[in-house]
Amino acid sequence: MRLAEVWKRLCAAGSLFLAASSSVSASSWDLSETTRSKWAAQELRQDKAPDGLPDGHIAKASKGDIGATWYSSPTTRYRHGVIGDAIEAGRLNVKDSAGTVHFLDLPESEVFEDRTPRLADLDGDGRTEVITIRSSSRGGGSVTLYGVRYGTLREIASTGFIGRANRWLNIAGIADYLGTGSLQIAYVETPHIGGTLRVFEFTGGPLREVLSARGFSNHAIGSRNLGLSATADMNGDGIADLLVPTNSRRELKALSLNSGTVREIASIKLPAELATDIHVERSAGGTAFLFGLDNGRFYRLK
Ligand SMILES: [Ca+2]
Ligand SMILES: [Ca+2]
Repeated sequence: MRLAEVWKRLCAAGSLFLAASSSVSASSWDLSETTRSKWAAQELRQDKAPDGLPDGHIAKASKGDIGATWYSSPTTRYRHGVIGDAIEAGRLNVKDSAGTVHFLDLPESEVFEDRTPRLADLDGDGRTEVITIRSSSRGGGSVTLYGVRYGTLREIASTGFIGRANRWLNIAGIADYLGTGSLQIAYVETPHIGGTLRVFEFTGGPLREVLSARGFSNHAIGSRNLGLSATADMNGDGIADLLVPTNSRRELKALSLNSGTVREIASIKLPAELATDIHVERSAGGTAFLFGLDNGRFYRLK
């Protein structure tokens, strides 16, 4: 499948992690201070999820068989509390393209340890997948996919739980990092205690791990900010690359994944720890990344 087709599909699915339409040359990166006012207006204005988490929103898509998704049934039954508070979600909701709302309740031993689900047609079959972070009290986190099949919201595939209680993972991006025509999910497992970047591919069957690499972190424990990463073509080969912090979150690395291994395109040391989501700014002049550090200042990487 051509990149343009993948791009169109991502746009149609309303994915939060869009591949770049223009490349940025990571080999000549320049980090400069900026003001938040310059880029705060770009933040996605999302609707609050009904009966949802204090910080949960509705994800929407204009095409595909699912128009919206959100978490609800807030609960404190899962005593972990690493993403801003100890309130997690017990229910996943989707509104299908006909306007019918479907929901699915997790067992008491599990929660969605996440803020807002994501929508994308990962395998290109025209049916939208809902991409969630689902945790179990015994096994920790997983990436679990749901979809509407035969009129019912049901689980489609899962990475499986990490295997230990209170181990979490944070999704870093959804794009065709491999250049194969499907969309892959990149996430960092255990970002607080030394993280491992993992990339999984969904082509209709089970989720399949295609690569992993140690040494990355896209979340600070206790923070509500889950978007400490970005997706753009950073080496000009037309294939999406991933920008993600190293374990200290004081360095960003641009990674090309399309060879099936992690290849570093560029890296840049930061004057303090990355603290905010990374916003991607696209203009005729190229792509820039905007973010805040824990020194209270805001920066522009271009
Ligand atoms: Ca699909
Ligand atoms: Ca690339």
